[in-house]
Amino acid sequence: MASRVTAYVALGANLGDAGAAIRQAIEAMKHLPLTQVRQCSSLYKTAPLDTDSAQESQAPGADYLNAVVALETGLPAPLLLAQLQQLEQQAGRERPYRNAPRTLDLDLLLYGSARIDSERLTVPHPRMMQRAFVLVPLAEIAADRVSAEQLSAVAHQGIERLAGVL
Ligand code: A4P
Ligand code: MG
Repeated sequence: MASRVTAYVALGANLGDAGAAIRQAIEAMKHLPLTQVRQCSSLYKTAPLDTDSAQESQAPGADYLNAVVALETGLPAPLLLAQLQQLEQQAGRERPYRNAPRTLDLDLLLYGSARIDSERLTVPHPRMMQRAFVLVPLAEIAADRVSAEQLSAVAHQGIERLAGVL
C-alpha cells in the first residue's frame, strides 16, 4: 500500500460566491482518490494582498475568503496538485493576469516534511510565510507547523475569523 502523508492545502476565493466555492471544494476533496479530509480551519475574511500594481487598469478586487484544510493522502504530490488544479477548473477558474481575482485558488502548502522544487511544484509553498491568510488558518489546525515569530511577522495584515461558517 502507498504510504500516506499529511498535506495542507490553502483555499482562497474572491469572485462570485466565494463561501460556496470553498465549501464545494472541501466537499470535492473528500472524494479525491486515496484521500481523506482530516481537519478544516475556520473561514477567514482577508484583505487582498500582493495584487499586481503593474495592472493599474485592474481594481485590486474584493476581500477574499480563505481557509486551510489538512488532508491525509496516498497520492504523490504532483498527482495531488493535478487533482487540485482540476477542482480549480471545475470552479470556473480563469487566469487573465497574475494574482487576478479568482473563483477558487487551491495551493499545496505542505506535503508531509517534503521539500519539492520542480518546474511545476514548489513545497513548502514559497510565499506562505509572508501571508497571514495562510499562516493564521494553518496555525489553527497545525500549531506545530507555524511559530509565534512567523505569526507576529504578519500580524499587521487584515484578517477576520468568521466563526461557525465552515
Ligand atoms: N505551483 C508551484 N508550486 C505550487 C504549490 N505549492 N501549490 C505552480 C500550487 N501551485 C503551485 O499557480 C501558478 C502555478 O504555480 C501552477 O501552475 C503550479 O504549477 P496558479 O494558481 O495558476 O496562479 P496564482 O494563483 O496566480 O499563483 P499562486 O501562487 O496561487 O498565487 P499566490 O501567490 O498564492 O497569490 N490575498 C488574499 N487576501 N487571499 C488570497 O488567497 N491569493 C493570492 C494569490 C494573492 N492575494 C491574496 C490571495
Ligand atoms: Mg494557486
